[in-house]
Amino acid sequence: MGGSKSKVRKLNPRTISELQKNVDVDFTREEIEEWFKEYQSSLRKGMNKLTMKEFEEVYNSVFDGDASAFVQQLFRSFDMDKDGYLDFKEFIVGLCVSGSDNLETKLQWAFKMYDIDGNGSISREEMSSMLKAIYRMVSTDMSNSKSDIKTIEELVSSFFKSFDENQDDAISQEEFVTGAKTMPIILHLLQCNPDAEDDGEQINNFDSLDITDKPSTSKSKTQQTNSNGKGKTTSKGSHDRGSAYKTK
Ligand SMILES: [Ca+2]
Ligand SMILES: [Ca+2]
Repeated sequence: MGGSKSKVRKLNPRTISELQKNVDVDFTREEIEEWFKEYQSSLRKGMNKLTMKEFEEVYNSVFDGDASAFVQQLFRSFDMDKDGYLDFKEFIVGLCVSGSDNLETKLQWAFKMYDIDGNGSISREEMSSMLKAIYRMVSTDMSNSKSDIKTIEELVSSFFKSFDENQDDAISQEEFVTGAKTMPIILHLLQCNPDAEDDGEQINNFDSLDITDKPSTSKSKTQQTNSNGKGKTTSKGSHDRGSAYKTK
């Protein structure tokens, strides 16, 4: 015998409970089981952990552009023990954190995404290469790319101008949190959603990128957002969590 069925692996109930105890995981048991199936079906033959390659394939298959540069950073932010693989726990926690409703959680994750070399601050180059990576992933038509790249550079310099509080030409986590609350586009861009018919928030092209509502000069305005701690979570962001990863 030994048919092809032998491949189907079940998720240990204890693993599920453990995952649910994790503060960052707010999936139901059923959702976790479903993600486990998704995870298993993405694995390369004979492997029990996900490598960058499979991760990349999924994203490249759902986005029209080239997702590689973005996925490398996403993978890095998911790979907690930095061993170059995503085990199922890292995978689930990563999905939950990156799609979290909790603004603070999301901001921490976003900071990690932009801080590409992990040195604890974001340089202009890091912010701009992250945004370019997103641009390459979502964009099908590169004919506007010159003006779009210009928009990216403008966004970066406007962010640095407004939020690099101590003017050391690097964005600390604190500066980032203040900035991203005031200029939420910086968060939204990270959560681009390939399902075009899904509602509002995704960015399909950079024409829609509106950086005009930046807090041009006044610092006092910026501070206010800070004072009420949590801020408000933007709309109902979480429904699309991991949507890129859902292959069917
Ligand atoms: Ca790992
Ligand atoms: Ca850095």
